[in-house]
Amino acid sequence: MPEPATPATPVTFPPAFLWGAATSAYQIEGAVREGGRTPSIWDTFSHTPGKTAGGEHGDIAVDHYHRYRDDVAMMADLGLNAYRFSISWSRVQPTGRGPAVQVGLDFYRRLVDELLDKGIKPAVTLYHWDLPQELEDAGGWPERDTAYRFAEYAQIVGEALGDRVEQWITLNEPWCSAFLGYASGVHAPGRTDPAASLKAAHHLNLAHGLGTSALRAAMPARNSVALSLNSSVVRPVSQDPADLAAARKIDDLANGVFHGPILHGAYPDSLFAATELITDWSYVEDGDLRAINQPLDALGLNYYTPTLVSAADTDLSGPRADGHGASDFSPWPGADDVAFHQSPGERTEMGWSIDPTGLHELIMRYTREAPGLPLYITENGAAYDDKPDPEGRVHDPERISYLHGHLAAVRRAVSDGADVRGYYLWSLMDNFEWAYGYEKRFGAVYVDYATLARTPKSSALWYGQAARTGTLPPVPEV
Ligand code: IFM
Repeated sequence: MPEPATPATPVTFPPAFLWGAATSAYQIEGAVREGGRTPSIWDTFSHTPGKTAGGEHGDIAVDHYHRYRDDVAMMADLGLNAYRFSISWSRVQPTGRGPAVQVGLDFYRRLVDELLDKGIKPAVTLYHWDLPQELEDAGGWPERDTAYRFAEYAQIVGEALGDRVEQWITLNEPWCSAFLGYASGVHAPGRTDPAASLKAAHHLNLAHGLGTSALRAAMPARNSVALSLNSSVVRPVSQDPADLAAARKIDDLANGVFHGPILHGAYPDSLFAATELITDWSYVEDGDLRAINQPLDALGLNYYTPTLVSAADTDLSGPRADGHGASDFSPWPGADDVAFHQSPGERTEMGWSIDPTGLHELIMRYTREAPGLPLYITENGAAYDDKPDPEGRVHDPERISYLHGHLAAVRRAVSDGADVRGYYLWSLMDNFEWAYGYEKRFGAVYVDYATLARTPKSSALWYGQAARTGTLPPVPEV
């Protein structure tokens, strides 16, 4: 059931709630050859013919590297009180190892100063998919050493910014790094090796654990360390035992593979069983699970749409897709016996069904699974085919309705006992949407890609009013 679009009573949030927007380095910064930055896997991948829509890349992106002051001023004008951004590893440590480049760190120091000056709370993500290419050349995430390199990088950034940034996120959506990057190959580095993808998942977990310890050693104890998972809300098409088993398998491959070791110190046995023909997990060394299972200060949840599955031989008509882009290779190792289906209801421009109940379900799941751990919605939003009207204004009532529905679901979860402390809209502004290039616009702020001019869409103004008042404004007619 969708959340009601215009509830009779106003939807009001606790006074300390964070109203933020999120971005990531490669999607917005541009300036890929400035300040000693070297290529990341996304530079290489996007410049490889056939990998992104129209061969688009992040060379300029939306030029945030040069326009960050204006972008921060824009956030302040809108009324946001939080901003989540990621650090480009190859801007800070161009070869992925060794000493830091001060010019790279200085960019982020200036950005943080600017945010603090405007009363906007920064949240730093250390890794949002852009591994330095040199580390990929040395084996990438399937290689154990990459986790140690990440810990070194975490220490460098923690020492540089830990005095002024309180909120830290080690990894963003490690599922995408491991399985879209190394199994289906629709993301950088574009490898299609199921065994390597599971190894990558383990080393990402290890990187999170080692990185968490390194951050804690480098920063004041008051700072909060978390990670952001794109945990899937997996739903079976029926209560048939075969469909329920399919849903459990995808839950292991989407969620258990990360939250198992991170929150509970163990991989699910059923994950080992599902993947036994692909890998023997012998790269999980003694002590790894202890290193991964670090106490966290918070958990970030990224949510867009639920995942509908059945046993592969369930007889259903309608399109089959898991919403993760076209590839001949599956991002779900060991799950050839599972079929993915289009969830019912309206969809965004990504083809993702709109279902705020999934967000409520996700929040309540982690409220039960990690009792006492504060939660943040570190990404939520929608792509639409936004266009300026003749006066140059951009009306996006569908996005307002999407945001209203999902924020109301967050509020309902808070009423149901969940400790959700903030929400970061994805995304602050239109940007490079990975393999889709610039085709999909997720921004609350419209970017004219010819001039790079920014225009807040009506959703940005709506969201800003929510941020300033703590209450969701009414939803205009679509
Ligand atoms: O743009 C991405 C972001 O980088 C990670 N989470 C999902 C978003 C929309 O696809």
